[in-house]
Parts: sequence; structure tokens; C-alpha cells
Amino acid sequence: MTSTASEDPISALRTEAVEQLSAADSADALESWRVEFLGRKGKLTGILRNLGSLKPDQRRAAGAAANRLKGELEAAFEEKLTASKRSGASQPADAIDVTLPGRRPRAGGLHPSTQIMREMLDAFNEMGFQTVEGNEVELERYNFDMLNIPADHPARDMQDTIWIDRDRDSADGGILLRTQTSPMQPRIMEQQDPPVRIVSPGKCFRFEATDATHEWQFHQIEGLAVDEGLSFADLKGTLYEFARRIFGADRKVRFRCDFFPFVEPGVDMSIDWDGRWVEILGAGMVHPRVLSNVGYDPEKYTGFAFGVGPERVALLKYGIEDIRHFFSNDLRFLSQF
Ligand code: YSA
Repeated sequence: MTSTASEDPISALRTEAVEQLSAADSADALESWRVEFLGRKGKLTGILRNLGSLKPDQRRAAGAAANRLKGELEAAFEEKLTASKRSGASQPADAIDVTLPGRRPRAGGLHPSTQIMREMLDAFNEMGFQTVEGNEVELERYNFDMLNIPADHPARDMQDTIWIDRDRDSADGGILLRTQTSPMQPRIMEQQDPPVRIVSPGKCFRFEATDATHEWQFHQIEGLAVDEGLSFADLKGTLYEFARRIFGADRKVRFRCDFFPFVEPGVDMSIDWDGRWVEILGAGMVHPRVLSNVGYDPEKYTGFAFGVGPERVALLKYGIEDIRHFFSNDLRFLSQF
């Protein structure tokens, strides 16, 4: 539509401006439109400048109408500019250079926890342990009771957890996110007779305050060996050999007495980190009560078990200063592995 002679100049300008704005189909056309209608020497500014030549009562009405039009045109321009940017109309036709050689897409990689776990599992597999995967959502009975940790045992407090269904009316107790991989011990032993020699990797969860060496979610690798005549010497030999393979022969290793209700005796193992000790695992000789819970004869069989944290091992092996990097999803960290 074009303006008619009977229209006042402001209405005529509105009609013309709206018509031309809707026809502007490129960034250049939009800029020309802005200069022509809203620019310092544009048509609207011209009308505003001429207001002085009008009589006072006409000037007031025309001034208000011209300012209203200015607001309308500015809003319409912004809207059109945003829409055209969104649709890509602002890009020149040659913005994409189809002759550029292809670039290699950024490759993904294995998570550092997966990498260190595979390395650790390889070490144990070469020592004769078979890998078995387990479940992250666990029954209270396997996570605690079968491991000689009854409901009122203080050791439960140390592994406060995330419950899926705590008040379930069942002989298996509640359902929880496992706090340790140790429930794989009774699960495996229920399924097979000795000899047993397995490692079981997987995620664990604890409701705990985080710091540089503690996360609320982390991995463990459980190890279990049961046979006739296994002794504490077998436990120490296995864990020394594991440490030698992962950290090298020169790294200092320390065993200390520790308590876990499902072993007797119990130990933990720490690795030297520039003069301070960082614990990487708990271990011990399987408690006779755990063996009888699964129907093994504790007079005939003995066993050793351990639970090692791969993220802690990675901290020590690669000099990572904070365990919370592992699950913060920061590519600057993840892409270094
Ligand atoms: C003990 C005796 C056995 O016969 C078998 C297994 C065990 C280990 C026991 N189940 C346990 O969970 N002990 S632990 O609480 O000391 O954790 C073992 C290892 O898991 C720790 O040494 C550490 O490496 C890792 N870990 C534990 N809590 C962690 C953690 N890693 C990161 N964040 C946490 N919050």
C-alpha cells in the first residue's frame, strides 16, 4: 500500500516505513531502512525538525504523534533485525566456504575412571582374578547383614547412604545405592563353590561431605579369593604386586591395622604422596561368619578380600590434586587423559 494525498505526513510516513520494512530482506536492506527512516538525516527526524514551523496547538499534537511513530518504528525494526539474525539472513551468501578442507571432529574418549579401572583390572586379571560385574542398586541384606554388619552396628553410620526404599517390609531389608562393592562377595559365593578368585568393579555412593579425597559417588574394585589354605601372606603378596604394577617398584607402600566387620584381621593400604600417606584400599581375611553365611565351611576354607578406590589410585598415579574433578564434567580436565 502507498500513501494518499489525503493522509497527514505522519500517517503517510508510517505507511511507507512499514511497507518498506516488510520488504527489507537482508542485513544491508535493514540498515538502509534504518538510515532512511530513523537516521539523523532520516525522514522522521525531518518531520520532528519541522515541528517548529507549526502553530503551538498543532505542534503539540504533531510532536506527540511523531514521537509515537518513532517508538513504533524502532520496535518494529528491532523485531525484524532479531528475526533476520535468527534465520541467518544477516549472513552474506558466501559466509560458508564450501571449499575449505574438512576438519576432524573432536573425538570423545574413555572417562579417566574407566581408564584407570581397566589398567587395574588388567593387573588383577594377569594375577589370575576373573572380572565380574555387579549391581549398583543393592539390597540391605547384601550391603550390610551378610557382611556381618547387623542393623545396630556402628559401622553402618560410617557408610551412611542413599536409600531407594528404606522401610520395605522384606527379609532382605531396604533397597539402597550400594556404599561399597563388598556385597559382591556374598553374591558371588552364593553362586559358586570354592575356589573363588574374582575382582568386581563398579560405582558406590555415600551420603558424605566431599573434600579433595572424598566424593559422594566413586568407584571401587572389590577383590575376593577363597580356597583351602589361603593366608595373610597371600593377601599381602597380591596387594604388593598390584601396587608394583600400578605405581612402579620404587613407590613406598604402607599396611596398617584397620577394622571392617567382615574381615579378621583387617588392614588398610596407603601409598606415599610426597611424604604423606593416602589410603587407597581396605582389606583383610574374610571373617568366618561371612563364609558360613553363604554356606562355606570356615574350618575348610579361608579367604582374603580387598576394596580399592580407582579415583584415589588415579590421584596418586597422575598427581591430581582433587578427586572432585572426576565427576565435574569439565572438559579441561577430562581431555587431559
Ligand atoms: C575391606 C575389607 C574387605 O575384605 C573388602 C573390602 C574392604 C573395603 C571396604 N568395603 C570399604 O569400602 N572400605 S573404605 O570405606 O575404606 O573404602 C575403600 C576404598 O574406597 C578407600 O580406601 C578409597 O580408596 C575408596 N573410597 C572410600 N570412600 C571414598 C572413596 N573414594 C572416593 N570417595 C570416597 N568417599
